Amino acid sequence: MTLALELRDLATEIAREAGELAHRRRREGVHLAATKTTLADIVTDADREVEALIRARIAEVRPDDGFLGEESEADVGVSGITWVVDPIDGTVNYAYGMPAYNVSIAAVRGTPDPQSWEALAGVVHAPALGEIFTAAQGHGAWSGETRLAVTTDTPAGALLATGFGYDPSTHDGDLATVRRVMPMARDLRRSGSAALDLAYVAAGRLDGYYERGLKPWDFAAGALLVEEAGGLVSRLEVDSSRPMLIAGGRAVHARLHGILSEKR
Ligand code: LIP
Repeated sequence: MTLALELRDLATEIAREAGELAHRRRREGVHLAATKTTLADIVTDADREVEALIRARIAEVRPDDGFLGEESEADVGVSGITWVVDPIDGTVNYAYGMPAYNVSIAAVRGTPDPQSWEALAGVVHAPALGEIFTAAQGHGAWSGETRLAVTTDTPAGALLATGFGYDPSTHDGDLATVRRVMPMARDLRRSGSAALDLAYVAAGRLDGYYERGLKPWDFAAGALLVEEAGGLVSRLEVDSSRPMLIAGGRAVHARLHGILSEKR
């Protein structure tokens, strides 16, 4: 078995257990643990508990790997493999009781820098939706027995998704960007979860996705899903403080890239 498949299978097993924990804690009632960059940027007790479980399960099997998670200290590791983890992506959805949240786990070779890492495995598990999306480098992207494929034709315009950061001062600029992309769109969706949006691009449920200011753990797994489903993912540093992530099939990715890379 290749390393990518081995890492995918481990990530899948852990994501299932972690997703069930998140789902159980949600049913029991969610408690706000802290706010981070703004009042809207929250972390729940469950975020921290789920990340601790993921970290412990990985360490049991691969103690020399690195770890980069949203809710705990980074660990460099010595194996050359780093796990990039969002324990609950779609945190605000989770806190409000909406089902569009997921556990996102990726394994990358090299430093956990999106500009240079080599993604080997990725899993996005949405327990409240009963869905899990998996990918191993060179082995395609899957949802159960269904192989995922991005869309290739958008005669009525592209069904796009995007998101907005927690900092209200960025919202005007992001809404201006919506105005710039709408001429190529048939409609726009805003799920509140980057990982799920990327999984839906991989599954052909969205034609494209873009968002500024995502953290590596928001997209590490979902980006591999899109690439293994035949799509393209790129990260524009037009504004280095809030890089722009773009994902889609070849034609949609090219049109989004052309629009979003224009200096404004
Ligand atoms: C979220 C992303 C979402 C973005 C939110 C936030 P979190 O991640 O999945 O796409 O719009 O601002 O970054 O905080 O739920 O892990």
